Formats: sequence, structure tokens, C-alpha cells
Amino acid sequence: MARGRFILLEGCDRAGKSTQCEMLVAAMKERGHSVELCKFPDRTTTIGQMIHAYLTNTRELDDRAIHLLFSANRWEAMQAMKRKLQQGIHLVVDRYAYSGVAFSTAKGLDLTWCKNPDRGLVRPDLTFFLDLPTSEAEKRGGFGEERYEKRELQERVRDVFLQLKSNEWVIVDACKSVQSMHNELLREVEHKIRVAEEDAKLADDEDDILEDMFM
Ligand code: DGP
Repeated sequence: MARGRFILLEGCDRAGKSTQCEMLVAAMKERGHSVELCKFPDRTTTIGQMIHAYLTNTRELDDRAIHLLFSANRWEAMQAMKRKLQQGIHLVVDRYAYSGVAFSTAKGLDLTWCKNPDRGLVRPDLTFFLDLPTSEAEKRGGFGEERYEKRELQERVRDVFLQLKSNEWVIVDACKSVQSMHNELLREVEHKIRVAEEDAKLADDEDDILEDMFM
């Protein structure tokens, strides 16, 4: 049996990640895949509650301290995520370490410094970047409710995301309709899973979990 695939959705605020994650999970379940949704920051843990207090402006924290909390929030999920991938469960993940680096670098921290705490996390098998110009994101409403929802910052965040982009990323135009974005994502995911299953049948390829984020 092939291990589960780690499928990540990244993007700026209001690009539609959460909707796409939910649609993707539902469609994969319908097709008989075993799949779970993970979301970062995970606001349900003790660390996540500190992050929530910061994001909703009820708590002030040094930029470096909050960066490390976001990273710790990912590390605390790692054992459970690895276990699930090993059991053949696919994970659809709503934000991850790229958001960590993009937001903190956009605030003025050094890019390499920002990557370091996340070095060695499990690396996604497939990363989608939902790309939306900031002017479009603003029109979608809700901007301004949380700490980072400001135009200039969001623009810098998008620039850093695009710097982090690698050949393994799939850039999705988030101006498209919800349904056509979904179709694109599902097509890519189905392809990725099919290839992994075929490789597993041949069984001469290593299929280890990739624990080399930012390495
Ligand atoms: P969300 O729950 O997806 O709306 O994310 C909350 C906000 O936190 C959003 O503006 C993006 C930002 N964010 C997400 N992950 C990180 C991170 O690791 N570091 C920093 N500095 N910001 C993050």
C-alpha cells in the first residue's frame, strides 16, 4: 500500500483556500480515498490559543516570539500527521510553513531566520498556491478583521510566497470560479495519487515520508 500523500494549499488571505480544502476532501472521500483535513494555525491547542489571541489583537507579542509559536504549532502536529500518512491516509492541509515564512518575512524578519525553525518538518508531496491579486482579495470582504488583513502587508506576503515557489508548486489562478479551481485541484491530486499507487505496485521505489522541509 502506498503511504498517504501530503497535499498543501497555500495562498494569501481570501484566496479561497478553506473552501477548496473542504471541497477537495469531500470529493476525495466520494472517490473512496481515505483523507483528512488539517489546518494551520490549529487554534484548538494551547499554543494555537495563544496564536488566536495574537491574531485577534487581544495579545501583543514580539514578531520573533509569534513566529516561533506558529512553528511550534506545526511541530506539535507532526507525529500525528506522520502516523496518518504511514497508515495510507491522505492529508489535505490548509496553510503550512510557507505561510510562516511569507508572513514573518513580510513583517521584516530575515528570510533564512524564518525558515530555520521549520527545517525538517514533513515536506508536502504537492503544493498548490492559490494566487489572487491583493486588489481582488480586498473586494472579497472581511479584510481588516484580523491583524494581518492589511493591503500593504498582504502585497509583501504575496511577493515572498512567489520567491519561495519551487518547480513542485502548482500555481492556481484564484480569480477563477470556485468550481473550475476545484476541478483543477482534483485533477492534479488524482494524478499524484495514481502515480504513487502505480509506483507502490512496482515496490522497488522508496516511498518514505519526506522529512526535509527547507533543507
Ligand atoms: P487563517 O486561520 O488561515 O486565516 O490564518 C490566520 C492568519 O495567520 C492569516 O492572516 C495568515 C497568518 N498565518 C498563518 N500561518 C502563519 C505563520 O506560520 N506565521 C505567521 N506569521 N502568520 C501566519
